[in-house]
Amino acid sequence: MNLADITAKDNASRQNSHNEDLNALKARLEREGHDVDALLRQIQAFEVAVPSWALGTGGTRFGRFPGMGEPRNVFEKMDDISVIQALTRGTPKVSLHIPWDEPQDPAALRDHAAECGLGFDAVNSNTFQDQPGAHYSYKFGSFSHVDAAVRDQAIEHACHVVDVGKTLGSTEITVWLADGSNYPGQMSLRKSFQRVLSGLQQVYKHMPSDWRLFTEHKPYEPAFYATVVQDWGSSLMLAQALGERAACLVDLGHHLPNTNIEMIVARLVEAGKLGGFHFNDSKYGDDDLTTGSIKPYQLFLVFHELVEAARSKAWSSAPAYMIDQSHNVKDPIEALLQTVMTLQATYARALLVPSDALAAYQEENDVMMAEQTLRNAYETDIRPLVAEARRLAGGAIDPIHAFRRSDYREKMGMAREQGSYTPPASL
Ligand code: RM4
Ligand code: MN
Ligand code: MN
Repeated sequence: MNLADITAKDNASRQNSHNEDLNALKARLEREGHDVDALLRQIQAFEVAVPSWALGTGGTRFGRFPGMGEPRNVFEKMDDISVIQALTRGTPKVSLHIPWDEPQDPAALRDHAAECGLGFDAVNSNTFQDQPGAHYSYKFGSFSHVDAAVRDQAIEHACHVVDVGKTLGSTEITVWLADGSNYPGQMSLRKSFQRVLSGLQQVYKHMPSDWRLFTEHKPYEPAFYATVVQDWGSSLMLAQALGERAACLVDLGHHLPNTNIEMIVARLVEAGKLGGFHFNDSKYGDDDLTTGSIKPYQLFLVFHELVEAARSKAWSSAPAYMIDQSHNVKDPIEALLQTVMTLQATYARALLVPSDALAAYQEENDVMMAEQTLRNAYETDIRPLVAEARRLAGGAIDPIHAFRRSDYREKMGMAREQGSYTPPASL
């Protein structure tokens, strides 16, 4: 049986209980004044890109425990992503990491992805590792390196990533830099920033006119004293200096504990510089845990800012949504299904916030009712509506269950037993 038939069968087996839950929820939403069909359409329009590096089991520097049937190459990754898309109907695009998933023939990859019903979102450059055969080392930095020859090598790589992305049909590049210093005095804090800016200016010039460049900040790791693009302020300075087609990317895990990320989102929206997201979750640092697994309310508050920004037309182009997770102990496909379901549900909850009522409470300084307005939306069990949006789009009411029922892993375990997955060295 193919996946579509298994999905239909699984949906049929839960149709009665699904309808009961859905009808109860619909009645409640209608009573509260929501347009249920409009909500369904908005949920269906939500898209998030799957990163090519999340399909194999991740790991730490201590070890990696691979599971069965992992994709052995980037083509097989497309096959896995098409399963996630088929079940959730929310992931029609892929975010590629180069060189981790550099295709030998980009046009062939584009065609294979298209056959899987997939296109490409932002491409990611990697100047945080030395590549085999590379002339210069990034041990002491890439774009910020004191030696112009090293900087040129890094700039050339990023320009090459843009060229590969052009063939794939991408229109964005995300640049995350590991550059920084481990000890006070090691690096000039100001000159290193100037060098990064001037390198990015060259990449910016190289981009086609319909492309955008995202700068991604991160407070620490691998540099433990001072990272060059360490916070959203530095990222914003870069994006503003680069020009109109540069913007900031917010990775939820790239903040020190207790940082108010929704505030950062609001500020970047205000500056017209919110370019994209890397969704994940974290307890301590850049943990790359499953989205919503640790701080689901924070995720809701981030989506609330995004929905408010969209409603007030605060941006000319909506941010690009991407996942950036490492799946160390979960089946990567299941973790990604869980992530997409969480994102769809959290977005849907944020859509329930009545903006006008909230604004009125804010104007009246009615703290209790303003907060209650958010919490009422957050505490609504929206899952039946999100499941219905997926079902109507041809996806699964319960993607994880349908996936298990498909025996995809077992089948891939046999089909892919020759040869094995080579993980990126830093995952
Ligand atoms: C970095 C950052 C980048 C990601 C790499 C794998 O910490 O989050 O976005 O591409 O990890
Ligand atoms: Mn990231
Ligand atoms: Mn990260």
